Amino acid sequence: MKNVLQILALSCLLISAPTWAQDIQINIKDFMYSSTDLHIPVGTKVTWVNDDQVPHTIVETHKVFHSAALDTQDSFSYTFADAGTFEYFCTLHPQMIGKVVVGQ
Ligand SMILES: [Cu+2]
Repeated sequence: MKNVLQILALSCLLISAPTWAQDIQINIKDFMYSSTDLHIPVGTKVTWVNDDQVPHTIVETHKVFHSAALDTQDSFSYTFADAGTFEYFCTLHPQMIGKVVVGQ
């Protein structure tokens, strides 16, 4: 019974956790970002993971953030501390584009 109460208490904590604390992962597969129009609250950390067999990059149009070339299974993270619209692309394959919209 004590265990059940502990699990219940833990569940409540998880449910009440603020949504802004949620990290987001974007996978890169078949020359595409798995999310190309992401809407997130300020403070969200986004991590891109390269699932392709070729290198990719994540470069914001205005150089707000930019990754090195990511090899297979390499990742790059950026925490969006400011509101705004951030468009990014892969410098190796400029047809690969994505957008992150950060709210208040
Ligand atoms: Cu690429």
